Amino acid sequence: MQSMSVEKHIGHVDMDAFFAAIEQRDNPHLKGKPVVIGADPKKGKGRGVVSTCSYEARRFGIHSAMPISMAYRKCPEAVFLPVDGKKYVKVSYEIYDILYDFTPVIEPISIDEAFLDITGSYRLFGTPLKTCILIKAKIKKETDLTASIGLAPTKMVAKIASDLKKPNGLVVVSKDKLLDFLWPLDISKLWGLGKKSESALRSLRINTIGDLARMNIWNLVDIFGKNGVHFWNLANGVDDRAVETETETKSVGNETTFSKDINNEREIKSELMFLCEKVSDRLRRYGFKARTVTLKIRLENFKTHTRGSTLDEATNFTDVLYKKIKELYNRFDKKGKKIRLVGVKTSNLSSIDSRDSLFEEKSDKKKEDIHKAVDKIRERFGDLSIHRATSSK
Ligand code: TTP
Ligand code: MG
Repeated sequence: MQSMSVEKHIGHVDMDAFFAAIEQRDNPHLKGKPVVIGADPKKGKGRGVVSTCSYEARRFGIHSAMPISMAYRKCPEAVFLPVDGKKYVKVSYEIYDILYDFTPVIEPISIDEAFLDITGSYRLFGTPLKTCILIKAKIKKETDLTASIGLAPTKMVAKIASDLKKPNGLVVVSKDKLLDFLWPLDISKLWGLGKKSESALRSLRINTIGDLARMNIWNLVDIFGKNGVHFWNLANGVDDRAVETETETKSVGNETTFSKDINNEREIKSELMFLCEKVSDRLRRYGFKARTVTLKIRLENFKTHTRGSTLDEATNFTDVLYKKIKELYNRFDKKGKKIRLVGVKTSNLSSIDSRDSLFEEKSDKKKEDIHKAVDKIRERFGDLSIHRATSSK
């Protein structure tokens, strides 16, 4: 029943104890302690629930969605903190920003969880395993947080795998080990199987995914209708669901909110240069060129402005993007106001045609080589090691 298509490499990334880990990072005295994020416990009289808690708190039996009063009873000495949604969303953006450095094929699932199709990332980062190691390392380096990753040929198995060695886990399931991995697992791990179906199966002494896989498919159809076929397929490792990006990639962009509103021209331009580098880097990784460039500016009064321009020829070169962005910026009238946020977006994308690059002018070829070299150095020494003179980061 295995399909003949190319083997897929799907990663499932899930941050560890996300809200609690951010608080522990920002308040080092909380490290190693039970920390519970959620409603106010009011000394055990509080209503509301636990959002999440640190792994230290989990040892006391506390978990997400538990009444906060119960969490208080289980561990009154834990540190209870309210949910700081704004802060966690900001970190979530940073995480997604890192993930998009590796592939555009991302299915966001939640604030701290996503599927990545890294089948095509081979040629950029090495094996899928190496890509996952790099993703984990980059998240750690740039956010000082840990993620757990599952890598497998199907979405369901990648998701199960990411949960298996939390925190800071990395579990790889290869295609030839898929059934060895899947069959000993409890049937509750199977996607889409409700509580009722689960107890119906248990009454037939079907307790593991392997038990289910070995059932006669027609018996399953008798019990579950066409869902029976679906469950049987999943139990046999057949799961063709693709990683679904929100839309096909129509634009590639990046933006920065300054830590405080600024009007220093040099700093603003340096940030724009940095963003152009980042965007052109991604265009090249994804194999795109862009013809439309858009500058976004949010002023201190929160009013947001965009200014766009179309290039004569599609590009993925930093200096071409920056030249255009600088022009747009110089023409923009800030009315003496400070700047809160700047962004660079490219759209009107076309994929790089390999024949095209054969006939490109030498100067362009040379530029491409320089870019490739810079990319290589960045890969080896990290993203911050090489930037042009005007870029401060
Ligand atoms: P999860 O990824 O489910 O949990 P987690 O990251 O805290 O821990 P784990 O290491 O097991 O992945 O959810 C991500 C965040 O979403 C979590 O930090 C808090 C929030 N959340 C809630 O607010 N309510 C909930 O019921 C759950 C499950 C999560
Ligand atoms: Mg998580």
